[in-house]
Amino acid sequence: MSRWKQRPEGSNWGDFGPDDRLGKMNLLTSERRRAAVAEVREGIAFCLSLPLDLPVSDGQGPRKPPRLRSPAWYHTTMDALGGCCSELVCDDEVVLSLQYSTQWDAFAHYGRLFDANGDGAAEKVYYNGYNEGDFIGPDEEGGPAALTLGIDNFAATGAQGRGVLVDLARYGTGRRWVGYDEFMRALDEQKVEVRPGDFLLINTGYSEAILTIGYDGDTQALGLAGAVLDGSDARLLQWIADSDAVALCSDNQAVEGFDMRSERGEHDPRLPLHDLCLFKQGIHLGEMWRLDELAAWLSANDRNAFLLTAPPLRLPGAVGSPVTPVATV
Ligand code: UVW
Repeated sequence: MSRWKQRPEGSNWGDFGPDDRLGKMNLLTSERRRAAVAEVREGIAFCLSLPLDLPVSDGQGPRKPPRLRSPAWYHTTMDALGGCCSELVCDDEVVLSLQYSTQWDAFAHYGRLFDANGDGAAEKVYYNGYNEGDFIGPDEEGGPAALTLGIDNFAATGAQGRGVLVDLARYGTGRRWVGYDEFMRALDEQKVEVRPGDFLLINTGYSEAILTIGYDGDTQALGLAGAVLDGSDARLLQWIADSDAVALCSDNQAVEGFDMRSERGEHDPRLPLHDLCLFKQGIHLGEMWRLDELAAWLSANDRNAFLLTAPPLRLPGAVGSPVTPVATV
């Protein structure tokens, strides 16, 4: 029996199968991955991760920087483990907010109250109609866990394909909202061709600001840095859906701006691009990627495409993951 009777307007639920958990990643065929590998011409690799203890910012709410500890061995001789008494070993573990720094959002990261079963009452639903029954709550045994839409699905694909980068920072690195017109102009001027199955990377200057501010600087300045996409622009959302990109990855906090304008209706999402990508279309979102070095190299070499390899942690049930993406040009 189908999990839903009605799907949200503008969604593709069911198009990749009733039990699909991968969304647009279904479009990343082996032929497209071979085309991605063909973008490697110089053999230069760029690490697109920030140090995972950045940014230092007040705006992160309950998300906390990683804390390492070692309950086990640290500079310990291995004789106790059956090794010899001159061998040393260190182990550690980490308490890590998975969404603190450079990260992927899983489809389980964002859902809506929506009447998917057609009974006249809205219920908690996620991509492809998965619902509350697909989660174990934080206070339940074995929880929290996203049983069906966790990030482990994406990890199992290898998360590798053709990446293309559009550089909005070329037009200014201050905070501004970018809608369809400016986005299209940038793609056009920079000759960025977004193909089905591509990972679309968006450089805004935000990761450069994070690194400049560093650990001791003025964190208020982050709120004024970097462009954000305007998720209230219906033409931009339609273009994203039609592009058949598998993921949107930005150096800023949320790819889009948090839309707090008062004219938005009570049930209008404040994160409409999250709504389109994670809830309706199955497009992964990457956030706070470090893109300044790659953007500079691509610009200097008159290129905008590369091989992207960016698997999240294969951590069952997690709703997001830190990631160390690698772009190879
Ligand atoms: C929210 O802020 C809700 O999500 P994200 O980290 O994806 O921007």
